[in-house]
Amino acid sequence: MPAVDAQPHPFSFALESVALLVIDMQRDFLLPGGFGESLGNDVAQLSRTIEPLSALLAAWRSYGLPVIHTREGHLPDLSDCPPSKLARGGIGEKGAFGRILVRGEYGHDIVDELAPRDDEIVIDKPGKGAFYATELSDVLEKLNTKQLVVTGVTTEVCVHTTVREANDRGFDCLVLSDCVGSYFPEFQRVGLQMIAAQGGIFGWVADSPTLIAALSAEEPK
Ligand code: C5J
Repeated sequence: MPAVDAQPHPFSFALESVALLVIDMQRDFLLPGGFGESLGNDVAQLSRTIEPLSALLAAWRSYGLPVIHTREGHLPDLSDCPPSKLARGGIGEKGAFGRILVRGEYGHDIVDELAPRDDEIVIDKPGKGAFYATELSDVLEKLNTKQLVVTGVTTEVCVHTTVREANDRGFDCLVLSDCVGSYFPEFQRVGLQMIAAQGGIFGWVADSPTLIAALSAEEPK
């Protein structure tokens, strides 16, 4: 059983019961000209995660372990978007990469570097958390998943919400500091601290080279 040097203490997982969650690595959040940048955000704070995440995906896939990607977005008629979210503006409006956070639009899809493979699961979610109004619980049950390695954007919004949801559902979550990103460096720092604080109240934090090294010591399943 691999053990990863992590905060607040080592994270052990079994190859038979672990899955990688890649949250919302969508063009509209990450690319210059997209929705995120149009709100005045520095997208470089997110795009720095692409390289380590690509390396992690390559290692993870070489072990044949499950990968689950998520995308935040809504149906074209926006019927799954709460009025309060719509009222804040942006969603469904015309952006540089198509209608903002609408399924099927160019900006809603995942960046080319991290494109899901045909055999990988993609969960479309209307909320910040990946469990809310999605099939994720069923997918994880079928896979016999007990532990999640969590990556993606943004650290304090969709990553945090999902880790909290997962924690309440009994999953152990390892969050990879170099593979999650926030537009706000302060939120990145504190968001990670909040996960591992109080003996790991929401989960564990490590970085991807440490996880890859722990994985490399194992035989593929
Ligand atoms: C946000 C997300 N920040 N994926 N979405 O609206 O974190």
